[in-house]
Order: sequence, then C-alpha cells, then structure tokens
Amino acid sequence: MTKARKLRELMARPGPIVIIGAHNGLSARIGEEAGFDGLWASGFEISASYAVPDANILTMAENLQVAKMMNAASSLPIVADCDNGYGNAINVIRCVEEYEAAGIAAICIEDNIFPKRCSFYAGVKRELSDVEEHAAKVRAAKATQRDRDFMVIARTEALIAGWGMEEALHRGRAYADAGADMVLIHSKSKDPDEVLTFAKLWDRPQTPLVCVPTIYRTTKVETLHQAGFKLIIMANHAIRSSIKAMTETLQTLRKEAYTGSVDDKVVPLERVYELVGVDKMKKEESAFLPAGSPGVTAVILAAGQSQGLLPLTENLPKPMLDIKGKTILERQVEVLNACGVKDIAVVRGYKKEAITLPNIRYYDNEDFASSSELVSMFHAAKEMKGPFLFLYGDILFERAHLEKMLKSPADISLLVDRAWSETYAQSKTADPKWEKRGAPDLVLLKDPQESGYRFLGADQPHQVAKVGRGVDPSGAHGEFVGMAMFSQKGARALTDVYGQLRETRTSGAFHEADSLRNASFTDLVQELIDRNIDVQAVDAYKGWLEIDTFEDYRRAWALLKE
Ligand code: SPV
Ligand code: MG
Repeated sequence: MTKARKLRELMARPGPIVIIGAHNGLSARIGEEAGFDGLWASGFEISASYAVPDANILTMAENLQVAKMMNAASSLPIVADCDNGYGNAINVIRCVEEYEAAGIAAICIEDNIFPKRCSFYAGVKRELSDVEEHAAKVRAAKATQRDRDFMVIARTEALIAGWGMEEALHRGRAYADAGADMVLIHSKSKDPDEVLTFAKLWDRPQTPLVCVPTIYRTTKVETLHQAGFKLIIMANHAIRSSIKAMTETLQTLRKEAYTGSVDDKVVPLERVYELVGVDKMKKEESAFLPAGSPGVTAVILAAGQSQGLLPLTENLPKPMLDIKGKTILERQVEVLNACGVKDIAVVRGYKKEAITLPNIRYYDNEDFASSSELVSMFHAAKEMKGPFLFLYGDILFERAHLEKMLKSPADISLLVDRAWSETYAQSKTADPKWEKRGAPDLVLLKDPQESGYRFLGADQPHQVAKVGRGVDPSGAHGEFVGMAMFSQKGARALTDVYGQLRETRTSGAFHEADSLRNASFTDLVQELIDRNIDVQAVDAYKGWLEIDTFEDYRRAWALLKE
C-alpha cells in the first residue's frame, strides 16, 4: 500500500490524525515507535538541524532529501512541509512531481511570499502572497499529481500576519475551492480561541481542517478534534527535546571531564543499535555475505601426542604430517583463509617447535602430557572473547562444511556427519574402528529428521541431546567431526561455564572423564547441554577425514591432490 493510500485511510477513519514533526531518519523512527499516526517533515526542524533559520534558506532538494530519509526509516505516511512551494506555481509543479515520486503522502504549501520567514520569528519582515496567486499554486499542485491519493494541504498565515479572521476565512475558502484536500489555519496566539473560532466559522465541511498547536500548548488533541480539526501537527518537539538533552549532556561532559558523568543522560549503545537495525543487518550478513566474516577467529588444537601414527609422529605433532607436499595444518589454514577466516590461533604442546607456520598466534600447553584437550583448548581462552571456530588439528574437510558452519545461526554449533549409520553398518562387517582405537564422538539429536541413504541436510541446524563416546553407536544420529562454531554469546556461555567448573569442580568424575582436568571438549559441551544451553548440530554428509591411524593416513594420500 502506498503511503498516500495509508494517509487516505487514516482520513476515512473516525477520530483525529496526530502527526509528529521530525528532521531525519532517526527522529522519524522514534516518532513511529512512540505511536504517532504519521510524520511531519518540518521545515522548522530540518532548518534547525542544518543550523540555519527557517526562512527558505535550504533548497527544495535539501528538504526533499530529508523527507526521503524519513520515509525510508519509517512505515508511516509523511506530510512534507514545503513552505511556499519554493517559488511560484511553476516551482510548485516541480515540487509535487518530486515529492510524489519520492513516495511522500502529502505536501503542505503556505501563503507566505518567497523567501518566507518562520511564523513565530518576532520583528522580521512578514508578507503574504496574493490570495489568487496561492489558490493558483494549489490548482497547479492538484493538476500535477498523478496518484489520486496524494494530498495537497493549503495553509494560510493570515492570522500569523495579523490580517484578521475574515481574511483568514476568505483565504481558507479560496484554497478549498481551488481543490486543496485540507486547509491548515496557523496561529501564534497563546490561547486556542483563534483557531477554535476559525473552525466554528468554517463552511467547507468537505475540506477538513489542520492545526499546529505550538503556541497554544495546553489544548488537548481531543478538544481540537471536537472543534473540527482532523489533522493535528505536533510540529517541532523532536528537535527541541534533542537540543535540551544535547546541551545538558555536552555541558556536563565538558565540566566533569569523564564520559561516565552523563550515564544517566544518554541511552545505552544497544538502544542505538536497536534503532538503526543492527540485528537486521546481522541477518542479512549471514544470508548474503560470503561465509567467514572477518570477526571469526579459528582456534586449532594441535597439542596432543598421537599414539596411532607412531613412529611417523615420533618427532612431529600430527598436524604437521605431510600429505602430498602440504601438512594437515597448512591445508586447514588454506581452507580457513579461503573462507575469510584470517585470524588463526594454534595451541601447541607435543613437539611444539615443529609448528612454525607464519601469521598464526601460538599458545603453548607445556603440560600437554598430563592434561587433556580441554586444558589445552583453554590456553587460547583469550581468543574466545568473540565468535570463534574450534577445530581439531587432525581433520581434513571440504570447504562447504566450513562455509555452512560459519553461516550457522545458532550460538553453539557442532559439525555432525549424518552418514554415521552407513559408516557403522560398514564398520560392523569390516573393521570396527572404534573397537581398535576407542569409539568416536557420537551425537544424539532431539529431532534427527532424516538420515542415511539419499540424505538431504537440513537448512537449519537441530538441537543436540547428547555427545560423546558413550552414545550407543547403533542409535546415534551422527558423528562429531571435530569442528564447532561459537557466536559471541555462545563463546561467553562456554567460557563462563568452564570458569565456574574450574572453581567449583575440584574433584570427581566429569561426564565421560574421571576428572575435569582429564575431560575432553565433548564433556564440556555435554555440560552445556545439561545446563539447558542450546547446542545445535550442523549437518554434514561425509566429506571429511580424521587422520588418526595409518589407514586414515593412507586414505588421505589416495584422496587428496598435490
Ligand atoms: C514547521 O514545523 O516548519 C511548521 C510549523 O511550519 S511551525 O513551525 O509551527 O510554523
Ligand atoms: Mg514550516
């Protein structure tokens, strides 16, 4: 529905239409939030926001630009104050063409000469244009509009100029007869009698009346409406309140010389984010930008010593094993970089001196031999303040998996291979790998949806109920691939829970481990789940390798390119 249609519908509704003056996108949005029916693109406010008098100093293009900004920031119809139409009837024609094309619902033109003076400035030269000239402007405006719903409000300044009630009525009637959709009677009287009398004497009932109760400030909307006013404009309070707030805040800041001195005078930053739509932008980022926003850090675990690949790993940590000219870690870094993740941290331990790739931040767990992967992981706690991707140092994976993880809308996501039931069926007959080297980390989902042959991964992640080696392989819905993604909120939950556990859980078993110190990453994830913190699975279907045995290593050589 067009904004002009919206305003027409408000006109058809019983009761008053109350609109609020604004001067930019932000004040428009705050006006809408406050519940007003529409917005007034106020010449007074817009001029003030440029720090110039309201006296036709700004051009039509400058005023239009602001009206457009307001229109874009709000779903409310805009009534644009177009002063005197910026010239004669020819200027009015262009004014209507431009404002209508911009989606503005209505314009208001007043019978001040060009250049005008604000109705309230005392001691300035004030002249009105000839009544016929202004009526012709109204006719020109109505003849120009293309959309029947677009409205032209004609305003008379006869009372402001001190030309009396008769002249005001004469002018109002002439403009109504010229086709104005509404007539605005302006007054600078302290009490509302002038406008109430005008309304009483108004004899063009098909042309509704408009008023601007700026100086007669104590009259309520209801009284004005009952007197016959349909549209009531609260014209300049957005800018006046901001001037008061800004003055107080800035003066206090200057005097007190620390920013916290105005905490009670300013909104929190989050309120600004809310008003400007940062949440919407985040959703659009994840929908339309390539995966791997620059804010994501990768934390790669490369501390442990591998038994399964001895003697290959006698002098080498597993991530440094070469597969056709590139190490596992190099291959990981390559995919991460290709997905836009340039911030990479590696936790080293066993044979740490062998890991020397450039452009990586290193954290060393000297005590790797007697501590678990969780302890190693938290050596890089500094990297977990914002969104981060956690990665085992011995996995190779398709880029698509990483892209999906980086786009996951969940706060905590695990990459889960849903081909598990096939892997399990094959392993049972051939070579049950979990019997050889311990069970893999398996996953039980709350709502598994489909799995198995002709698997179609879900677009949205689904909730994890259980993760760990203890999950029954015959009932598991997938295998944890060794990649987890945390949003800033997810990272905070993870680090908070681990911090609490380190303080409180000094002895006793911890999930599948005999102690917190010996716990694995999946034990901590299970703890989060048990504390009702949402952990989601992102579906993968094959497309990855864990290099844990000679068999894995041989397969990697066979599969990977030089
Ligand atoms: C404006 O807001 O620019 C108006 C209303 O024209 S008033 O300032 O009251 O004249
Ligand atoms: Mg004005």
